[in-house]
Amino acid sequence: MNQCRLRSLVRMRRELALGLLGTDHHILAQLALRTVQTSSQLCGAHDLDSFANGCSAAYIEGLYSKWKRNPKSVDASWDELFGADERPISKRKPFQASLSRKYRRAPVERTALKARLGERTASGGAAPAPSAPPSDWKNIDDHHTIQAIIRAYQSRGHLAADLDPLGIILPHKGASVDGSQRNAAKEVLRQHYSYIFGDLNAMFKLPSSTMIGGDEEFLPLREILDRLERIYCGHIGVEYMQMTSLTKTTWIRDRFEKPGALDLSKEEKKLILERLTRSTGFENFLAKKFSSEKRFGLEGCDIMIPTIKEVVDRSTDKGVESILIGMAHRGRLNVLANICRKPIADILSQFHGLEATDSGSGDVKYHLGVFQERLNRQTNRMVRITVVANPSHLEHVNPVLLGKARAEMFQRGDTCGNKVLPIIIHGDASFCGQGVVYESMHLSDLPNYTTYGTIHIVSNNQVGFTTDPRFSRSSRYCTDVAKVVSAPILHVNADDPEACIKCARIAAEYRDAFKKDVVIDIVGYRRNGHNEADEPMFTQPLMYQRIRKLKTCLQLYSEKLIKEGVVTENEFKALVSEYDKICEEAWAKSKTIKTIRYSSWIDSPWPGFFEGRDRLELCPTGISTDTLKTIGEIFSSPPPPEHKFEMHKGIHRIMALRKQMVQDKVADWSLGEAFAFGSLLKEGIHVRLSGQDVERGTFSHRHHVLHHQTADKVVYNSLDHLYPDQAPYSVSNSSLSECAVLGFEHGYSMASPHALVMWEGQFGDFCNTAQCIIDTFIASGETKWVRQSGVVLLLPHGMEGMGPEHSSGRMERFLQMSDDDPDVYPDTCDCDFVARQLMNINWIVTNFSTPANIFHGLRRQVKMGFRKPLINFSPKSLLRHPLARSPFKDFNECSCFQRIIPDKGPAGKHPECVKKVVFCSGKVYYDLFKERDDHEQVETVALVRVEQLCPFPYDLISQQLELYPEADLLWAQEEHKNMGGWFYVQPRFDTALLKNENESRCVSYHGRPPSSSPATGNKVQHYNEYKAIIKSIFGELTPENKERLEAKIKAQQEKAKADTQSSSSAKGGSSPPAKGGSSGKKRSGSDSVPSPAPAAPEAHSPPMAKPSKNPRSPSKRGASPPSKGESLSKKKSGSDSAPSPSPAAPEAQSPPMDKPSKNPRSPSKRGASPPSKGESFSKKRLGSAPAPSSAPSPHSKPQASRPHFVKNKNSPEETGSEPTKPDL
Ligand SMILES: Cc1ncc(C[n+]2csc(CCOP(=O)(O)OP(=O)(O)O)c2C)c(N)n1
Ligand SMILES: [Mg+2]
Repeated sequence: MNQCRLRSLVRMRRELALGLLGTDHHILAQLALRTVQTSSQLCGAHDLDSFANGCSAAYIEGLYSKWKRNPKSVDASWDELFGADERPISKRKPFQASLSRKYRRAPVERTALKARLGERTASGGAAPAPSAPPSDWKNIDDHHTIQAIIRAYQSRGHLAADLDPLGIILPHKGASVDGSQRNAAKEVLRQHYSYIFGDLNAMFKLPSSTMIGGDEEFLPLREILDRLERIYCGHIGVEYMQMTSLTKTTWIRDRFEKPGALDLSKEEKKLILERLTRSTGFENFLAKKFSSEKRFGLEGCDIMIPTIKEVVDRSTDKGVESILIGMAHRGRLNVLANICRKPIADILSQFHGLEATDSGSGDVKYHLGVFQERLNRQTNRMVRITVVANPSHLEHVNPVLLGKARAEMFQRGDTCGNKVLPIIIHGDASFCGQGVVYESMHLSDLPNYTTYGTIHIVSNNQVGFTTDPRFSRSSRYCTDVAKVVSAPILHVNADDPEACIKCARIAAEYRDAFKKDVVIDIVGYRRNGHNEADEPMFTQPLMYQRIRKLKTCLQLYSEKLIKEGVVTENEFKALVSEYDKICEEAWAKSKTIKTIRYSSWIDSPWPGFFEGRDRLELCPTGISTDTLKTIGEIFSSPPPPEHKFEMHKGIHRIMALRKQMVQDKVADWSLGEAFAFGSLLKEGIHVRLSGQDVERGTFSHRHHVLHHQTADKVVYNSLDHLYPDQAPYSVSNSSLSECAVLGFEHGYSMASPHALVMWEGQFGDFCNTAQCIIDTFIASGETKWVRQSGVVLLLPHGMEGMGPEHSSGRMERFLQMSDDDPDVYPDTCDCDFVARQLMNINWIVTNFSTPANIFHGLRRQVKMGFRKPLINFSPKSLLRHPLARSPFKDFNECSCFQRIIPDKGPAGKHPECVKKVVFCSGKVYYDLFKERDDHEQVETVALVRVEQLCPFPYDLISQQLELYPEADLLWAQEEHKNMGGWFYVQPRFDTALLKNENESRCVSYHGRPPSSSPATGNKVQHYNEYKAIIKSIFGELTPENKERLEAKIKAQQEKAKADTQSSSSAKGGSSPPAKGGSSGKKRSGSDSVPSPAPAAPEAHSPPMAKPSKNPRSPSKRGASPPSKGESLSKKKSGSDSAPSPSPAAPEAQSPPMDKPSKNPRSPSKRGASPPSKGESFSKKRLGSAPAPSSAPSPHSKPQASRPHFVKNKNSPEETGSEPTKPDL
């Protein structure tokens, strides 16, 4: 048979089943359905859906072959169907079932049927005896209609379910509070059959797409409808037909449809009552004792506690050992008391306003975390329950919780979520309103982020603060967001405890079976205002009139169970008073508590980490040469031959470059990173790097995950194959989310101190969309919740002419949130000063300029005796900058992290000759380094890099200030004045200067003027701004400077020409590479990174930097010159700065500055434009001489008031000395 035709039949049948076809297609679809189903029934297939998978196709194929041989050998309907294609259209007949007329039912009046249904419902009593199974059950029309009805209930029954205790559900704009919409939905379900059937007692064979019959194959229509009503339109509304997996859909369907599947025993009902008593009792008790205190009670959704408890029971029974809960304010205290079993006295003590005995700022009681290990009495198993502390910002705890859960799974070796279960409790308004919910849900099935299913529970009180759902969402349900991950959604009426428990049970089992997300939407109400002091009648008068008349769920359920004889009234009263007594005793105990400890509310304790450890101990971060060699060797080699791994040609070239560097014992940025990661992995520290495109690196420098060029999904990650007993390395491209992914990594870092967890922004400013996580978790988490995290943020940063949105990692924001006092000079004589300073700050902010420093900085993260977030502004062009290299000696055991890198050239060696000290940070150093050379000021200008901005390295800065007592002090930055590091360092420089009573200098600003935009999008303007900064620091190029530069460029061009000629003659005439290669061009496949700064001065050119060794293909790269006005950090000549493989970093080699520079820039392009408005100017305080270029900047900050400081006990001589121990 024509496959297309078969497929179209299947498709039509499916569409019909899914209710997608409009009425125009109805007849056609019926035909398809009939055809398909008949074949299915005849061939005995039980699952019609299996037809769609092809099982019954064989049957139809058979029929078709038979028909081909003899059209009369098959039923007339098949004849009609098969023949249709081959008959001229004019001769095609509409389909008619071949069954005789007597088997067809006459349609009945809709009203008559309705009347009969009404009778049945009203009487509720015995229905007339069903008639015997009709001999005409093959009446496929009727049977297919029955199937359509069943399918309608399965798909849309939830729309007519009785979910709302208030009877006002359905958030449409025209929704009224009379529940009429629900009735309308019911009509839609019934209309299918009201047209067709007259006899409610008629027997029907049940299709295999339903389990409502259980073991019964036939049921009377009345019973079918009854069962469907009860299952789909009762207190549970199951939304599951949207799921894409047939297996899961069938699983859910069976769980709800099987008769008796949801029955609860008497004991189970008693347990629900007991738990509901506690849940309600807890809120009642708090209301009684603290009537005006905010507690965000659960009243109206009290069943949430027994629901969670059921999930806990079921899951622990299945083997879960650790449950992590993320939730907001509503019902949180109740969860702590009744789910975690945090002593009630401790909870009550939070209401007493007690002083804390430990440091930190604490948090309000309904945000605190909890970590409890306890016995689950139902399953007799130990379970650890954690409620993760969260900020006020709703839903932002979700990714944090997921990350923590994932990390716990990793630690436990739980590779498929059998032992760890995340539960997230949502509010209805926030679940549909907050984007982070969607972002987090999208992590649910990603290999490196999955938590193997999260159970979501919505405490849906049908209001958010004062806003009705009809004004807060456009979706029908607040849970619609979960459909994106094809999760089943179980809506349930909060006033039906048994229904809620059934949903909890099914949800736990579903998660256990499929390890996928599932949602329970508990539809209740909020008995009080948003908080207990709020008046809800201001805004929801009708709703609250109704609420006031409602009995509590506990009242309703206790009455029900008393009526059923499950408990007596006295037993129930005893339950209530027993719990009240527990609360009273806890209350009495709470009054004896005089202080609180923030640390007793910690959600992520690290047992064994702090005990017996000297937190201030400085651990070295350098590694052995052997380790460097091993890592370097493997990292620069292709996968071992046995992998038969076909690498990209470009990767071969990169490997060759790396190999060369390893041979020359010098490292670029990617090697520096690899040394850090690899050495930690060797030491058993798990390393995880996540973010958009981190596997290759946004700027194509990393290439940790290699892709087989001819085999799909075959990758190789050499850092995961360094040592046989190393820790696992996880590097993972993430979903395109900052908020959820950063939250996730932060959560991951909370789970254990023995891991280096990093998130890298694609461009630093994308951290904007993770600001909430940064502010409320990373910056302040330790202070609020006594919880440490060593998470690392790598934020590419730097003004490279790439426009406003790709230039800044918004360093200023991080610095502003740093909590060190700018006016206090710390006790730098303290022998633990460095470690103490780190320990006392909320996070560390760095702007590394060398591969060695990123290496030490990252290793320091896990070598400290405590954990701190590290915010590092990573470079872009420096990733390949020829000067941004570090010799191997800067990684070995004698090396350490450099908080500042002083000038080690002529200026640093002869400080007495220095007229200016330029402090700077990050990439701008390399620009200044080159400009200083061009301006021939290497002896008179010292460049000092501040690598660690926060905490401010007062001790080392003071040493520098004292080293150059006569010099002007400058701060140079490429960022705008209201951005970058200036506003942070300025008051701290002042504090450092004012420590010395004889000091009269201050630091002047040299950078871009203030701006609302982080950078210009205009390259000419960018360049002019740059020139202005340079001019303000070094002045104009003198005629001698220009002459020297011109001569140098000429020499360079000649040399390049000579090289070109010799190389082309050597190659038999093929065109030669431009000197220096072509890295300034956009790298293929990489996001555009500006070329590195100009080539290194000759003094830095190492032996292997010869162009002939550059393995890059010149024909493909670097052919066209950069456009006019391109950033100074770009090369201006055709020799578009390939990273010359390994010049040592300037600070390491202190080059002789009198050698001619390799700078190929044309002097004609320089110094032409006048300084821009915000050109920076030296600013002297207290009478010191002005810097060369200038008048005071209109933007300079007024002189700071004299700060107070702790006097440094060091003598000036001492402060000038080299540090004697590793600089942590
Ligand atoms: C991101 C964010 N926006 C706004 C708020 C202020 N706020 C606190 S609770 C609340 C209403 C939340 O409604 P819902 O999610 O339905 O939870 P409920 O309080 O009803 O349990 C609002 C708007 C907040 N805490 N976080
Ligand atoms: Mg709400």
